[in-house]
Amino acid sequence: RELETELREAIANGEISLEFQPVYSVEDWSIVSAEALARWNHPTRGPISPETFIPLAEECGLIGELEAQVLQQACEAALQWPSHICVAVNLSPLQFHSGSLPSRVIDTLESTGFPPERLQMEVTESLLIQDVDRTFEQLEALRAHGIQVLLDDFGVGYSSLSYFQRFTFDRVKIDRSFVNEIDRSHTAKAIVEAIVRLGRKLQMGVVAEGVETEEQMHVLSAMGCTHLQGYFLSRPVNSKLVSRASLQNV
Ligand code: G
Ligand code: G
Ligand code: MN
Ligand code: NA
Repeated sequence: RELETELREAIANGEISLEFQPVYSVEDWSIVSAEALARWNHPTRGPISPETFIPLAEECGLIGELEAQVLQQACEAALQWPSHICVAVNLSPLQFHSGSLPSRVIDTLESTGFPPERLQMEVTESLLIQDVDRTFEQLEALRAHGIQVLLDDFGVGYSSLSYFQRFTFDRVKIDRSFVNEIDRSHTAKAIVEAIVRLGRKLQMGVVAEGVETEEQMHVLSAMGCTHLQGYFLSRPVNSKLVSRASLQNV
């Protein structure tokens, strides 16, 4: 059978689940948020990576429904966490095409009773290649409602510093390709330093993602990243473990 058909059914049957990857504050090593990551455990094929099924959902018009479920589940899960912990969801650029994203998100917040201030939406730069004005308008609407907006995978793809002139992101997440090289490459280090300085001047938090070693953790915190995320600190885990992990610092 075709994977597309199976994905359609999996979404209709509510078989997409979530894991959450914690993000730590460098200040006190507490968990400040956790990023929702979609999971599809296929009954016969086994786990299918989001790197396969997210693009497939985008191609066959299922991404709106899939991410609506992700948002709903993420809010419900995070309501069980200590109330200082935010939840982050990733947004496909295609979600901005219809123009109805902000109102759909706000409806979900109202129906679940989840506080907008505890929701973070991660957008990538690829979203800003087309129809920039309309996209920024929708990001403004989300932010005006109190939702935090994060720029994900920063520094790769179609990065343009001019985005910062157009819109105030709450946080910028440094792509893990730089983070991975931080203890070997002079260039990667210089790039991260520049992003940290920019973040400080523009009052944006700076998250380093993909931290895999203790050495990287030390270098990145000494450089002034405000938040760290990566396998060294925690892998993506189930919702209950976010609560449990938040009771103890690293
Ligand atoms: O889950 P994993 O760590 O393997 O993530 C692989 C990729 O899939 C990442 O780029 C992540 O951002 C993306 N991803 C996971 N869940 C979602 C989702 O709900 N929506 C979108 N657009 N991307 C997601
Ligand atoms: O694009 P996005 O940042 O949303 O990607 C999240 C993806 O990154 C998930 O697939 C997650 O499993 C993966 N990830 C998280 N931490 C690490 C890490 O320390 N190393 C690597 N290689 N991948 C990571
Ligand atoms: Mn992300
Ligand atoms: Na990312």
